[in-house]
Amino acid sequence: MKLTIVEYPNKKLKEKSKAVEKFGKELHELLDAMYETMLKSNGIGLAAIQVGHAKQALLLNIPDEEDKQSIDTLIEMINPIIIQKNGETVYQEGCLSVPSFYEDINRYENITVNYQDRDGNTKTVEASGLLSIAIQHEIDHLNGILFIDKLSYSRRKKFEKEYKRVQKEKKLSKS
Ligand code: QAP
Ligand code: CO
Repeated sequence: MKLTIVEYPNKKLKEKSKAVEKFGKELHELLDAMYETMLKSNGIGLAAIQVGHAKQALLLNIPDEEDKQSIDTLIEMINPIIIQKNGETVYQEGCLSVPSFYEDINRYENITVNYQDRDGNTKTVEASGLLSIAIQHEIDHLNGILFIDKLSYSRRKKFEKEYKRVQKEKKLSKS
């Protein structure tokens, strides 16, 4: 399966993803293809809607202490729900669907998440640090929310201006 990343301002990113009900070959192929796409794009997180599939599925691959990513630390979450949240933290986030733009975003510091794995087994994870932030960012995608939607009015206006300028430059460099 060949996947391409959907980029802002594509309206697809505003779609709400549907719960996964079938845990079979089709889901596994999507997850495998998403992993390849995330690796190639140097991402640490990816939601299915970012490759055009409105399904409640996401990947997380947080680098270790040596800043290395490995398939051993890959987490696949299907139908995730945050059941507990605590504290506050700020992190400069980015997104594969909003390339070359980073901004400080407020998130909960600690969360507990219920989800299913690729075979439909129920799991619970307590997360803090970058994993907690990444899960919240990716679950937002399932609800059609991007990190730039959390910016103040003035920062959002600054973003729109900056993003349009960068998109124009990209077009020019290709022609
Ligand atoms: C979401 O983001 C996230 O602009 C995952 O040029 C962000 O993988 C989770 C990326 C922050 C936790 C903290 C962005 C790659 C990757 C870019 C990503 C780019 C190349 C973003
Ligand atoms: Co994102």
